[in-house]
Amino acid sequence: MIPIQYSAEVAAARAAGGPLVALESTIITHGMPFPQNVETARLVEADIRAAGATPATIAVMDGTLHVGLEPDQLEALGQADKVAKLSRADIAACIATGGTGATTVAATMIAAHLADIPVFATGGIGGVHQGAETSFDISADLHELAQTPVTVVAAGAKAILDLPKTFEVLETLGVPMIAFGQDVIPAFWSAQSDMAAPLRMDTATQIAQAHKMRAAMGLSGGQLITNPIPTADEIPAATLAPIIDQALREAESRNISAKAVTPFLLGRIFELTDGQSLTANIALVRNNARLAAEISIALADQAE
Ligand code: PSU
Repeated sequence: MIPIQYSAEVAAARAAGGPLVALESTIITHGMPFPQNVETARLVEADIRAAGATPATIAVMDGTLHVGLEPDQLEALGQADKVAKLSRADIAACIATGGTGATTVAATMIAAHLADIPVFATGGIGGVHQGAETSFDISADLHELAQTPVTVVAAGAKAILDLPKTFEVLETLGVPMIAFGQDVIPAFWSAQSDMAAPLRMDTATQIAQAHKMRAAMGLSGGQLITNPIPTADEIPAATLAPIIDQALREAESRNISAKAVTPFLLGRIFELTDGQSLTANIALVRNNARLAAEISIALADQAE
């Protein structure tokens, strides 16, 4: 038996067959500083409700898999330190041993699928890190997208990664990469990149139809919807490039590795942009939450 606890609103939505959107918690514990992390998590949940769906923020707390957090639980998680960052490899061990951990994209997809939630919104997925040819640092998020049938809405992969290699791996794994409303893959803090998108869709209805067709055809895995940050909030790629380079050099000289790399880089880029990267990150997550709600509603409508 898996110890799963649904929040009151998620339990009600499940009982009514209403549209749900899963949200991850690593972005809260490892991706943003307090108090903006908790404020953002609340705003993102409110955006999903305003769009007509129910948010389900996912985390492991004291050995229970929470699908939907009550407001006090969200607040506590946002202030907790030494929270584990859980992926496919360690989520079961954390639950089994009574631990507490935040879920990455991979672990959130697993939990969302267990709870029958077909759509999940985040900021940016993990991917192939720069220098992966020697470090072998490739996020488990990519393999999860290849095997768990959840549609993930993100602003691409985080621009601290080797984006061309990340998208090569996704292509090899058979993960559809669908750009929303444009012909190129967005680059997290920037709406545009020079990478042509393999697929483009312009409506939530099309994305929902593609999700259902994969299931009907027995194709394993999910879809990655890359949703560009609103242009008013973006940081041009040229402005960010030297900053990302500096953060990467610092990570290397300090021997930061494995799960610590992404939080370190995000934290340094926040400092080096005087907080502008966080403002952009918040805007893109909210934008992704709104699209995920539309997709979830379209899926629920098509089920009727
Ligand atoms: N989106 C954000 N900020 C984040 C993340 C996503 O805007 O911090 C998290 C997700 O949980 C993702 C993780 O799974 O970063 C990737 O970590 P890694 O590169 O160590 O796999």
